[in-house]
Formats: sequence, C-alpha cells, structure tokens
Amino acid sequence: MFFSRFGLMDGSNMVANCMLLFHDYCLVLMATILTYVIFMFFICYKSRGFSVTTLQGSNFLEMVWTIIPMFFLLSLGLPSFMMMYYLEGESKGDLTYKVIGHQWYWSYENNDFIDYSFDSYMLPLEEMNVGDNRLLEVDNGLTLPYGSLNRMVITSTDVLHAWALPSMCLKVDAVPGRLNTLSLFSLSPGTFYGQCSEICGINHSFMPIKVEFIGWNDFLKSLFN
Ligand SMILES: [Cu+2]
Repeated sequence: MFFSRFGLMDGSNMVANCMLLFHDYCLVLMATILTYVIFMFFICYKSRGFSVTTLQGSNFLEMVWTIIPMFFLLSLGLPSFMMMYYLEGESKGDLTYKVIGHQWYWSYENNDFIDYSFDSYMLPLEEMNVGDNRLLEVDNGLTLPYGSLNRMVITSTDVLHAWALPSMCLKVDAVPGRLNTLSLFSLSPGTFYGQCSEICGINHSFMPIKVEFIGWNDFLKSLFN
C-alpha cells in the first residue's frame, strides 16, 4: 500500500497503460543520461591528463553524438504523438457525450438514441452509504457501455474546469466557448472516478466525476426505461 503510492494510479485501459509505460521509460532515459553526464563531469574534473583538446576535429565523434541523441528524441517524440492523437483525434465515436462544467457540478448531454441530459452533483456526507467514496460519489453518474468508443465533447458555461479520469490518463480543460474532444474507451466493466482538475472557485473540490461502464444490453435498457 505504501509503495504503490509512489507511482501513478494503475491504468484501466490500453492507452492508459501505454502512457504509464512511456512515463517510466522517460524517467529511466533521463536518469541514465543524467548519471552519464555527472559521471563524465567527474572524470574530466578529476583527471589532469584528460583534455578536450584531444577530442577536437573528430568527424566520427561528432556524428556519433549527433545521431545517438536524435534516436533518443525520436523514441520520446513518436510514442508521445501517437498517444496524443489517439486520445483527442477521434472524429467519430459510437456514442457522443457533451460534458459541460458548471460552478460547481457537471452536466451531461447525449442524443444518439434519445435526447437526454442530466446534472451530476456530489453526494453529501449524510446521503452516503457505507463503503462509498467520500468526495467522489455523485447523485447521477455517467453510465457508458464498455467496449465501445465514446467521444466526449467537453466545454464549460462559466469558468475554466477540467474533466479528468486519472485511471484512464485523461484530463482535458473545459473552456467556455470552446469544445475539446476526448476518446473514452474501456475494455471492461467498472466504475471510475475523477475530480475537477482546474481551480474553478470555492467548491472546486466538490464536483467529482463518476463514470460507470456496463454492458451494451444493460446500457440500452437503462436508456429506454
Ligand atoms: Cu471545476
């Protein structure tokens, strides 16, 4: 329990796990480069016989220290762009939800099958049941089918908010007058929590996000009931 708090939350879908792997890779790469630079610095500093003049005019060496960092940069840039475009570049999803931030609650709109919208307020302490998560439960959570690509369109009506689901490595700003998109995908059923992640006023800490993934059959039943 203690050591698990050093890292980020476990990823709950494919792209979240890719991002966590990429994060670890970046840290390892940076630590390796830093160690190497410090090590070389001490070698140069300590040894009197070693001088940079012996390295001047070496075409081979110049090629090596240009090409090797280029591969390091490519190994950082390519996966980063791939994940970024995967997360926000999707123009067509199975379902499209509009997420609107308000001071201080979220509301959701959808009209893929029927037109409906609802507000999602935090559940106060008095209304909670044993086992509920304090500051994370809501009265109306968002319910989505798992195994389908959900396109989230995020905006705000008053000030900046941010819609975030840490276990899916998602976080996007809700900006008044602007639509930001996200792809939300889960391979398994489950409940995921998040919180508003942009300081938006006095009740900033009290506008949680709850997303529940259920099967398509249950989802359609819940829509038409
Ligand atoms: Cu907010």
